[in-house]
Amino acid sequence: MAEPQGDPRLLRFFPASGENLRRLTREQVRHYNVRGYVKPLSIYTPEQADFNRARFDTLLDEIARANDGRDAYSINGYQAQVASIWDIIVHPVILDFVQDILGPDFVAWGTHYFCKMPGDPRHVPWHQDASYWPLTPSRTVTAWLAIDDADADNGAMKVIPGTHVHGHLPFENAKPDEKVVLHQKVLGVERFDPPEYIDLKAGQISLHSDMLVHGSDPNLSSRRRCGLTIRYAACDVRSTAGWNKNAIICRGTDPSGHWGNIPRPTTDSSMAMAWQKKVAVET
Ligand SMILES: O=C(O)CCC(=O)C(=O)O
Repeated sequence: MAEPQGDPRLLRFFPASGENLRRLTREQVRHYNVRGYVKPLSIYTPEQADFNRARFDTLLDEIARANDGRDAYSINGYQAQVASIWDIIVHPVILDFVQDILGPDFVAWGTHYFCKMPGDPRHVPWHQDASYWPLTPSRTVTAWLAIDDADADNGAMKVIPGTHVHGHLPFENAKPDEKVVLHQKVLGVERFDPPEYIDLKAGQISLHSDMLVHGSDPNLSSRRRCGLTIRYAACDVRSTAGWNKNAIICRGTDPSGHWGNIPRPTTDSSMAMAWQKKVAVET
């Protein structure tokens, strides 16, 4: 069993202040502070959601054609290469919602499409995001943007409300033969409230704390379930392992200069990423 003790990171929940609210209601902030998440928040019209899906479909096609071992979960950290991901990150309505949680100064340091194809047998075990990340303190909030409609049938994300206030929880690692997407499994979740599904329509987001226990079931349906996770952190968060480089300063300032501020990419192709990797290996 992994032991959280002796961890140099400060891992605990930092509540939203509820001051100077731009878009969340007081009740939504209270819900976030007490339950650890808030949903659904509408961002894109159905037509705009179709556009987001078309962009993702193209990326996925390119990856499939590259035939280099990448799969539907591999589009991770492409914000410096793919303009349409960069554009989603800086959407002003998403940023307003995030500002209501994190305050006026924050960055986006990561993105990851979690795409469960129809019939995908892999589940995401119960985990706390902050447990994985070389970041301190734990002040990252994830916006989970539905690219496809997500519900219990096609493996929507599910959360255990209220678990974000219990600190870094003990976990074990999944066994090699288990069909999982991430490997950490928080232990003893039965003692908490029952899980809730984060059902969303395409174009809506949820926000969850990096300390909230969450996961998702296999997708046993015939419908794809894709979501883009965007990781936003307060500017006073520090990365201990270079995770600060690929960031975008979304609101306010970072006087310390800790965080990078990548420009909008000029291409929208995942091939650029594959090509850059190849060049890096060859030089
Ligand atoms: O999309 C999922 O199924 C899981 C997402 C997740 O674990 C995360 O956002 O950290």
